[in-house]
Amino acid sequence: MALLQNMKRRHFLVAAAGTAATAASGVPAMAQDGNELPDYVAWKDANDLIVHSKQTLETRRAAQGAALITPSNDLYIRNNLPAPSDEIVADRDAWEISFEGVANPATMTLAQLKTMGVETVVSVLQCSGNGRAFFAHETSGTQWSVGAAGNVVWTGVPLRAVIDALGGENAELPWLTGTGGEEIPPGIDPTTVMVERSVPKEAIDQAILAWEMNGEPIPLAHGGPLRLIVPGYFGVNNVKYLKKLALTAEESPAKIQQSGYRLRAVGEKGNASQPSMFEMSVKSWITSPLMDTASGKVQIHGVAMGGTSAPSKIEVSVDGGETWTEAKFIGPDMGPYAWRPFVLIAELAAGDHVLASRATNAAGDSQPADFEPNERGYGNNGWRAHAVDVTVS
Ligand SMILES: Nc1nc2c(c(=O)[nH]1)N[C@H]1C(S)=C(S)[C@@H](COP(=O)(O)O)O[C@H]1N2
Ligand SMILES: [Mo]
Repeated sequence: MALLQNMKRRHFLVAAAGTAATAASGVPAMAQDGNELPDYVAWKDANDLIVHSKQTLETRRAAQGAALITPSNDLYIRNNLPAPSDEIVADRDAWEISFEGVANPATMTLAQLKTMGVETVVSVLQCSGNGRAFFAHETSGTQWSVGAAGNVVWTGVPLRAVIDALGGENAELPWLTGTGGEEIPPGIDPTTVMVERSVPKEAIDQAILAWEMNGEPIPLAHGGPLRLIVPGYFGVNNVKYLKKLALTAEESPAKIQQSGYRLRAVGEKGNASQPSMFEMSVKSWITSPLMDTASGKVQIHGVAMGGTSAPSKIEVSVDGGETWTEAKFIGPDMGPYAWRPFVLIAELAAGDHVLASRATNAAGDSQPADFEPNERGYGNNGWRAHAVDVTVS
């Protein structure tokens, strides 16, 4: 805990770029846009969040700072359905999850899972639509800029250990399908709303069934008591309140799998033949400075992620991408799925500057200048779109 508190404090120092409003006790926490935090996340730091709706909250870019780990109080929220009642976290260890498509199907409690192995992985949680706001075409969905992402410490049992204990997976079944624990409103065809996602079963080897986030039991809003974490995969595949996990012959029939989260050309409808939002790609963005700054030596910092392999190089441009200088990662390497803060100390002359960053990962992939526009605005990792205009005086 002390470590995380220090991180939070450090993060605050880095992010303290001006605003002073804090969530005073007793007063409903209010974000800078004037929206109140919804009750179920009233414990979050309103000052660091943009409230798009009750179900969609984004971390402010300045608040991301150069934080190694995103404090839980600042982490974005994206719910497709209202979160389940907090009764499900009253007795966490009693939470039940069923396993199918293995040699010996079984239902287990969280208490049992906790005896089967423990591992910690740091991985970026990022919504597929993060960066959507930067596309020029009109996109439906939350207009996220960079804050539908955070770097999170997850602790739980490696899925491989659980599957092996159940006699191994059925080799004929290519999909790993996880089902969320939300209640489906009566009278609705469940496939239209349920959160059930399938990923290629190869993901078993990196997946974790997590009960802790940033060193504490996973808050209900983030999927407690138990969440499927597939490191390196987009947020939607990280199913919250996980109640069932199955090896399946087909992808889930849920709309969220069949036509949702499919990458397609602008104007096209979603269908199951299009690429699904599985693995994330290399990406970075600057978090400071974001607006005006004084001339002279300036710390330019931000965060860089590699997607499915570690970020290995980060370059910064102060002239809109004409020239690039290699910047430095700061802090420890937290593995292939984590992001790393970076810094470049640059001499900035008075005038207008376009600050950009471009990351490369260990697999050798670099961010493109522009990411192809697509109907729902998914997957944007173009460095140009993520650049910031800064006036130096
Ligand atoms: N059960 C369940 N799991 C879910 C969702 C949901 O609505 N229900 N939303 C998904 C999406 S689209 C994202 S981006 C992440 C958001 O996680 P967070 O709210 O903890 O930030 O959870 C994913 N897992
Ligand atoms: Mo998402």
